[in-house]
Amino acid sequence: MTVGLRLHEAVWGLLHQALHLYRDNPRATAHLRHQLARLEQPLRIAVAGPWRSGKSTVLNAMMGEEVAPVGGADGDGVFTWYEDGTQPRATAYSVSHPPQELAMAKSATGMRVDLVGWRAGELRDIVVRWPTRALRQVTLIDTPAITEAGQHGRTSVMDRVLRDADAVLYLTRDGRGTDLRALESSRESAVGQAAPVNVIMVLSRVDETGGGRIDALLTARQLARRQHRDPRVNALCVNLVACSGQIGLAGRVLSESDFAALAQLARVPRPELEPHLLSADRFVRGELPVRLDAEVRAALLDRLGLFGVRLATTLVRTGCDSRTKLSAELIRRSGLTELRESVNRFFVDRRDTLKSRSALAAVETLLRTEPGPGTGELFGTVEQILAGAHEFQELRLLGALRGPGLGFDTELTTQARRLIGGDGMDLATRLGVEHDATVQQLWEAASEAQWRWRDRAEDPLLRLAQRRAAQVVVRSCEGMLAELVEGGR
Ligand SMILES: Nc1nc2c(ncn2[C@@H]2O[C@H](COP(=O)(O)OP(=O)(O)OP(=O)(O)O)[C@@H](O)[C@H]2O)c(=O)[nH]1
Ligand SMILES: [Mg+2]
Repeated sequence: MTVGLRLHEAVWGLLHQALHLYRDNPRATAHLRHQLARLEQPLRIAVAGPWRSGKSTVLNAMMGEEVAPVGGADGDGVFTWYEDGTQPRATAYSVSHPPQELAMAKSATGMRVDLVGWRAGELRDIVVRWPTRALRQVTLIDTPAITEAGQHGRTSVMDRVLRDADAVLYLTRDGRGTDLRALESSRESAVGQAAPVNVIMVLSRVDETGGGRIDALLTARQLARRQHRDPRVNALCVNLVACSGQIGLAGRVLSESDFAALAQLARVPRPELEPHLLSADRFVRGELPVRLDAEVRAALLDRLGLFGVRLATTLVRTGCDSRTKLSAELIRRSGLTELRESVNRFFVDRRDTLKSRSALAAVETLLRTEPGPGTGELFGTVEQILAGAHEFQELRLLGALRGPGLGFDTELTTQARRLIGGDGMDLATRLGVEHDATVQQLWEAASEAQWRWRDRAEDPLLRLAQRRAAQVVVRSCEGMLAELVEGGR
């Protein structure tokens, strides 16, 4: 890649070179034009994973509204796209019919799309336009369950996820076995190998683990942190987050009447309430020491689950004495806050890098499926961009810093991670200065870091891998200095 050329520009150039190469192939040309258009569109994040792993629930929790149907059933095999729009609207796309508007029923906490009349397997996509802040920068895609791995360990749903989305939240109950194999298929291509940067793994439904203990969510988060250090897992995803979508969603849509009912339950002394929370049946049908209609109890159970009701009543007892406080604490404890932060840090803040990655992957696939004169040379360009683009080098270094391989001490590891954007992409975070720092202060911090890391990059006592890593950090510092110069003009 030409030195100094930004990744985005290099990819734009590559797509035009490919357009020229395939100028006599209308199908390839249409595909490439689509990729060019995609570069400018919002980031597409797919929520994927095996059957009933909690995909639709996590998507709703991210949106803060109940828009995706939970519990499967409707629209088998359909990809449902949630895009920003001025008016709520849903359109069905099938293989056999022209696009068709679908009726929508709004509810207090979301909406439901009416699929009456469509047969299973007929629909391919549903595009829902929904006015909400959550969709300003991203399009969320709810996907069908990833089933039994196919011949090459890859399933057609996973194929489509990797092709259509720029980034993936991969939900799994345990993060092992089949799930790792499904994700490993994402590394088969040159792009997948060189830039395994578009997957966040989510340990889902974690309220169900830990035998119902009230600290189950915390334990799950510690477990996730440990598991992410496993080299096999680390190689497949940029982060691993434990999350209970159900409790996160409950926190986001908690109403005053939900809170009032939970507060009433919390007034019952714990030893007296506990036996009623041992099974759903006891809770809904048993003789509670407070007056609470069976319908209200059933609604609480539906929204929070037994674990959630226990957690919420404990939280009310220990100080969450308003709807706002309880809601915030449920969201935080569910792991949803961490998941959303992770999505912002690794996906939204790196939008251009992920978009470029998608385009590179699309070109690679095209070159492989439609080889001809000139494709070898263009493939070389793809590889050159992958190896040379600083954005990918930063992300690869982030992965290496998580493992033990590089051998930097904790202080250096923390510093390098921060400077290359592992804690957030804004300049103040990267440079470890206050958020109201002046341009002068930012400049000083960046130059100092640059000098220190340049020394390391040239230190003959360090191993080659460490010097190379230091070189990447130096380039990040140079990039920040350049940004400050541009911003100051
Ligand atoms: N306890 C608990 N149950 C959950 C959680 N998330 C989802 N569920 C339940 O698990 C079932 C499946 O949830 P969905 O969100 O529809 O899962 P999905 O992965 O979209 O399912 P499919 O699309 O059918 O593959 C529903 O009964 C949910 O209520 C969670 O975090 N905790
Ligand atoms: Mg679903």
